[in-house]
Amino acid sequence: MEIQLWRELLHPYEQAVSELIVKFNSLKMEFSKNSLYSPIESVQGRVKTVSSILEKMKKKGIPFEHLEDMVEDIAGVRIICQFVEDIEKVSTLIRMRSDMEVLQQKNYLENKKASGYRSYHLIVSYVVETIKGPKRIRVEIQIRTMAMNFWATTEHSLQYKYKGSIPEHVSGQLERISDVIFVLDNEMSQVRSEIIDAQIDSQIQTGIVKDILTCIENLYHVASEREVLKIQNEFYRIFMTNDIEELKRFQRQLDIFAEGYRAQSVDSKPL
Ligand code: 0O2
Repeated sequence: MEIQLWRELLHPYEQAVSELIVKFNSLKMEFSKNSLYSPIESVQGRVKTVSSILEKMKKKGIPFEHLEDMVEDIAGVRIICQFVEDIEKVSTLIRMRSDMEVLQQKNYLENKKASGYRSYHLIVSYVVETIKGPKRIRVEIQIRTMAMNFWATTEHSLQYKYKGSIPEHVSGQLERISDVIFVLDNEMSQVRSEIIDAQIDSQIQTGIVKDILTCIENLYHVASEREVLKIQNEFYRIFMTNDIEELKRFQRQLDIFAEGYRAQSVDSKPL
């Protein structure tokens, strides 16, 4: 196939990956804006390289005319989670969406691969709008924990180094590390709620501080300098106490005070 044709073929896949990264990051942001724990830690994406597509076609005996329906991971999005439990939550979020349809799932969490690979894959059908009209394509979404991702990334590099045939002693080691990672993920699950509480508290505190600072900044334009300096010093004092309830009270009082000057923080919301 001519290079130009590869470019044309891959363009909708590039578009899909870009769009989906934005969409999943936007979900993450929505959780955060509502002071909720996000099951999505981070999102990555890539379009398979031409050489990797050709290799897969050769390995699986796929003819060119079936390239798009048989190579399911030309477009790949990876969603990284903190905890194993989050994987199911992300999968549910995806299944609820109206802009993609789940065609297939591959559960390598319950049935890890012989290599030790663990991850949860969904093949979805997704429509991209092109200059020739809508085009329905397949995207592979890999959902895994940070620990699983660490393993997979390292193993992938070794596959590359050993050109697909990792020596037995190294593959044995990788299998053992995969078991350690399984234990690590389970142990992390046991402290999940404590970690989530801490993260939400820190998220709330960051939001409050941001609102307070915006409000003080606005007040500088309308209130007397002496008054604003007093408020600022009071804020520093409360901040240093690490008392989030006190900080919330201060924010409410500041809002009432700023209301008189119409100088509230634009982002401020009742907590
Ligand atoms: P790349 O470079 O990421 O694009 P198979 O028939 O088992 O060979 P299939 O049918 O393509 O694989 O589907 P599968 O098993 O869901 O694999 C799709 C992708 O999952 C792979 O794409 C990898 O990204 C990842 N994956 C699957 N197995 C392993 C593994 O043992 N180790 C690592 N590190 N990743 C794996 P590609 O095309 O292999 O690679």
